[in-house]
Amino acid sequence: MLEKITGTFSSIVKTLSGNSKITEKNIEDTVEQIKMALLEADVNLRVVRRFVNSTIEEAKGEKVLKAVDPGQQFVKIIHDKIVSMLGDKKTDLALKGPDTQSVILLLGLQGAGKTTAAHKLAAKLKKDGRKPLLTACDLVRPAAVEQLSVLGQKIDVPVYKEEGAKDAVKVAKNAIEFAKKNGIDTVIIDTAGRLQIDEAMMKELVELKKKTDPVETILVADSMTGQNAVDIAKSFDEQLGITGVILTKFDSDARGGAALSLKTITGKPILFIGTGEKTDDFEQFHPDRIAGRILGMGDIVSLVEKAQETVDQEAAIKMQKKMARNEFTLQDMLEQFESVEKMGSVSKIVQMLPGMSNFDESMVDKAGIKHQKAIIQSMTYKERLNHLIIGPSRRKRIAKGSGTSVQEVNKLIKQFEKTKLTMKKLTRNRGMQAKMMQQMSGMDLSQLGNMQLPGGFHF
Ligand SMILES: Nc1nc2c(ncn2[C@@H]2O[C@H](COP(=O)(O)OP(=O)(O)OP(=O)(O)O)[C@@H](O)[C@H]2O)c(=O)[nH]1
Ligand SMILES: [Mg+2]
Repeated sequence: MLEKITGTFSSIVKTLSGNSKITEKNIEDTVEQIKMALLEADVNLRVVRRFVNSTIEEAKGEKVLKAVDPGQQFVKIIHDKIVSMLGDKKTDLALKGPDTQSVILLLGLQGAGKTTAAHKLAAKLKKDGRKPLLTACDLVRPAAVEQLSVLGQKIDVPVYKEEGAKDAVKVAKNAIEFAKKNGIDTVIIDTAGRLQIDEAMMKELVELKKKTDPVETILVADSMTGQNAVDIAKSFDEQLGITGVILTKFDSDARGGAALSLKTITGKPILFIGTGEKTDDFEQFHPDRIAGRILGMGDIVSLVEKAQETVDQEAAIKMQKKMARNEFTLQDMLEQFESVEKMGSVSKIVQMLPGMSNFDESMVDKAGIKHQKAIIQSMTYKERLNHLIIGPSRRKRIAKGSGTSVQEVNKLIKQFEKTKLTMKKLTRNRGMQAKMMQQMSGMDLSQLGNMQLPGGFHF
């Protein structure tokens, strides 16, 4: 995700931050460097020009040259300009209250990721407490209806479809009726894509929009296509009127040209980004957070949110109480391993940390977690609740049962005892608990260096 542009920008920021003196020449050289980086990232020329002019003007003002920490001041200006390029503020969907049906129309070219985005959005809205309905209005591609059905089933969201239907507008209208009758508040419509914008598609979309009166008409565009995505957005907006964009395949986009140009060129906000093929690989677009990532400052807020989403809050509180009473058992440790596994691709989360954008999944010791889980799973429930009864012969049995060695079993029990002891000492410090969660995830912590994060969260 944005590896290329992040690499260039972080090194610029590093150099600047260390500079106690900034001259006009420094400013010009740096802006030139940034200009090249933006052009290489396929950012629209008009956007680049605007950035260059306004940054030079602002940086050469009194604020930077006479500041106590001119390097930091300059970095702040660059940061703010990038935030503004990305669209300033996050934009929420304009959904109506739960008593009326809000229609969200998704459109875009073939393979852009409409159907995938439809189900990701449905899952997100469901998590937010809404009642979504997916509507299969791609009647062009033969397997499209089936694809949406499968995805809807996966996330337990109803899918409205009509066998053998030919008229997308009719299906959409019937879906809204169905929603009204069944207490559904949000109707997400998946439409057919074409290789290029053509008349037949536009005609159908214009009609669909007219008849369904959507609160959001969202273009789904592939971020990897760079300026092409921006051109498509412009064209759709002119012919149909869009309210925003979902940028997909952001995970594979090293450059970020589309994200950095869209708002300035089209005036329409980026609402969400798709960051992978799975349901949860979907984030609301926060310009300030993305700017932080691009400048190599990390995205702590998203990191914490993601962790909060995946860790069961109630279970966490229960665990905390247990720790406080020194009741932490091997069974609890097993549950913690499981919750860490549930967090899915840890690498995606770690990538949001400052300076960790190059972290990849191979650095996470998944096999290690599996082994440790197997050891605890080979214990009886009684043993899990009281590790003191696990003598040599039990250890031998557990090693055999888990396909590991007695040494490994010893190691795990030792680690458990150590954790229990540390937990007892530190139960009042939330930050330290988070650290322990990380340690138990089997991550190779040496990779993380000496990072200090807010709230005493220290690797
Ligand atoms: N890596 C990655 N892949 C994605 C993302 N979004 C979609 N894809 C993949 O892109 C391919 C096309 O996605 P679809 O959702 O079927 O695209 P579509 O726009 O509905 O395509 P048509 O219905 O044929 O017009 C699939 O293989 C998806 O898994 C994303 O954010 N990241
Ligand atoms: Mg589709």
